[in-house]
Amino acid sequence: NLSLIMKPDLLDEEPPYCPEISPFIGGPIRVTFPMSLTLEEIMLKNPFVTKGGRYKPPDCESIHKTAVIIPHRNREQHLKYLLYYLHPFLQRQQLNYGIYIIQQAGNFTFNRAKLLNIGFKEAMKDDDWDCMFFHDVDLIPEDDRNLYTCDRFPKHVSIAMDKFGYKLPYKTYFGGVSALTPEQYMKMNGFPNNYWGWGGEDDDIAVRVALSGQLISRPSIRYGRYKMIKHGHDEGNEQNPKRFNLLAKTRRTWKQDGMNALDYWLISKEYLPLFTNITVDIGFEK
Ligand code: UDH
Ligand code: NGS
Repeated sequence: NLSLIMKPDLLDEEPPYCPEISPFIGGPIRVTFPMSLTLEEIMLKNPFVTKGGRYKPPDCESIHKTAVIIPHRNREQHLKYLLYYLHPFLQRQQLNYGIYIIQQAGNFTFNRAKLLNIGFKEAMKDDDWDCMFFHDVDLIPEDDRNLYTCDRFPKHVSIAMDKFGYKLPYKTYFGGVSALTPEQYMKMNGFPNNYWGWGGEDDDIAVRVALSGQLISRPSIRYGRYKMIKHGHDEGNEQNPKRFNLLAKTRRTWKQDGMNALDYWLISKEYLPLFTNITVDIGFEK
């Protein structure tokens, strides 16, 4: 067959890999909060996003597969703003990505870290993600150069938040947004399941990073910038009075409590237009 010999490149149907640095990445993002914003509007603005909130660059094969995991209950307005900014942001980075919302059902005390463990487990059932972004719903990235990819070590990403004057509040702060490969995550047995209510679970995660023999990686302080959507105190997420006691024991407990001790009831998993919606019954503090 002559055509095979003459034009091998035209017969090659595999798309090329995307460039190391996406040409669509800009710089700082102006973040504002438009008064009336609907999911419909966000869908119209993101025509290439497919069921479950998935996306692949149309013209090249992405070298990165990132799942964004968002713990959620009763913050619908924040979720809309985050989706509004996050979808175009991730597309400009030419990522193969999916967005997962993990909804805690019922009114028992909130448990952020356990929801993140569930997000990891459920997302990995769908695909072989190479990077997990654990993402609070109220943090909007303010710079395109903050790449939603993983590093050699667990990465704490939201290092310059507006509410802390665009610097770390303290050296080992690990809250807000972080990114781990499945290997880094499993090496520390995931996150703790036993922090009910506000506070401390992020510090526990930072301790687990160290106890599992890993370091903390960070983006440049110029890029890891976030605007936090202002809000009051959530009902059902009161300060956890046990958090200091728990933190004092992490060294003894991290191998027993984590991914290997995760239990929950999956109520539903819906592949919605802008995200995969996972609703779970996670029980309550015993
Ligand atoms: N979250 C929910 N619903 C809740 C509680 C928490 O969706 O009821 C999720 C959400 O993704 C949030 C994350 O968990 O971004 C962390 O929640 P948080 O309450 O620990 O986070 P934050 O630091 O708020 O944003 C602390 C209380 C702020 C009171 C400030 C008064 N000025
Ligand atoms: C620490 C909390 C963290 C929390 C951080 C920032 O004190 O969970 O403050 O809080 N640790 C403990 O309580 C042990 S913030 O200013 O965002 O409300 O993330």
